[in-house]
Amino acid sequence: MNKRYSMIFTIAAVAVIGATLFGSTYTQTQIVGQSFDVSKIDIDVMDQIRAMGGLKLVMPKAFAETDCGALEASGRMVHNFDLTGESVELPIMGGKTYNAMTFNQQVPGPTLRVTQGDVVKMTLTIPTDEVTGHGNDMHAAQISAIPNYGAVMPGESKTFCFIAESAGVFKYHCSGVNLVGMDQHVLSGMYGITIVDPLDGYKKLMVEKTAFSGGKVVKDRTFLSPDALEFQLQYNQLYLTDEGNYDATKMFKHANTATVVNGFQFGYVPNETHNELILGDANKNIFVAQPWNSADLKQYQSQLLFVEAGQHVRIFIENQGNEPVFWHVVGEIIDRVVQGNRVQAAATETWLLGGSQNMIVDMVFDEPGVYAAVNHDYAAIYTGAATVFVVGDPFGLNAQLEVDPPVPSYAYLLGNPSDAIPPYSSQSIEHPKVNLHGLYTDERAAEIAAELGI
Ligand SMILES: [Cu+2]
Repeated sequence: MNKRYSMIFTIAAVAVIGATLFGSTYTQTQIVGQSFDVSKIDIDVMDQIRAMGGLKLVMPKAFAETDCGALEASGRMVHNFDLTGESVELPIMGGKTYNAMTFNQQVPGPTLRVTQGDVVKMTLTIPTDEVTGHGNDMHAAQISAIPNYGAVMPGESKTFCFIAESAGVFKYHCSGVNLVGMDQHVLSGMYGITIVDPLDGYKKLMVEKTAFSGGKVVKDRTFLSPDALEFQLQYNQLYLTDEGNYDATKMFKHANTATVVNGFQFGYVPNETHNELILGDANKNIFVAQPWNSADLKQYQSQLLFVEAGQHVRIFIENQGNEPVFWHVVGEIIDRVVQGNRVQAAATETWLLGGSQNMIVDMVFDEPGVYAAVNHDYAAIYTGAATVFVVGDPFGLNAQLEVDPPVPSYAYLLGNPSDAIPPYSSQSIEHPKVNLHGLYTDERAAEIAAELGI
């Protein structure tokens, strides 16, 4: 690239980035003119842009279907996905609160579940009394960021539509006010996932063991139905001042103050009821960190994840944060890792997710017992990324509580937490019982309890 062209490229790039960052606008013709009419280009172009009052983007008519008309009339299944951007106070470990930013007063935001090829009609509304504008960048979409992910200001509402073409897990997140403050908004809670189920469904799970047969060790393969007991786990960090405000200095240094799973540090560990059942004493903790111990904490009381031994478990995992996730289960091997409906790994001990990366984990817990899913970064484990699965009846509660007939997991007795359960598909095994649990405001908790009938 010669010097002159390289300068033109740089100017165009700066102009586009500037327009995106500062919410100004640019016209298609102006950009075309700058790029191709070399004789008219000079380095005063930024001054000209300033004199025009910014750059204005005029979307070509070819992209008009993102305004929903054509897609809604296409005959495809249409899913309305309505989000509200709201700043609220939410609890953090240690009995304190922080200034959270949310979609629908919950962290993470609601999970959207669709089938590959369906249309999503996303509407973001910002209440008039909200302190700032917000936007929504949906990674399941393949549409122009401008204008779709642009700012929606207080008192405004914006809708865009797209076809969920690719199967898998995809984050969505606030895009700030045209990218300004995006880091603060996402790291304060404005994120969630879309699950796009494959058009032809999930596949059977093959698990390979060995058997001793005819005097020798042989392979013993089991194929499990694609129907699975499902969970969702979203990893992120909090960067906070002592007063519970977002601290950008800590973010730039990657010095997080907390590691959160579905918004909580240690949100899925034992609570006082489990202490009582297992040790006979509510005040004797059975886990090293039980920050959400008491029933008085309502929707914030920690819960455990209960599954059956030998059951097909499918976990939708997204790294929403700023740090890598080395996803590992203490005591188990991940039977299968799927990304974008393609198998990436089988029988692997740990799988790495970079920022804004996802996977679907299929696994079978072989033996009754206690297993911790961790981010195998020691800093993350000790600041909150330890999630406890209890498999089968390792504590003999069936006998102790005289459960008749005996149940294959404590999910039947104690339930699983609502925020760890994605919406069901036709290949979901229904959780036997669901408890209200989540980083929800009281208002949102009441709505979710009503929806779930709990
Ligand atoms: Cu926002």
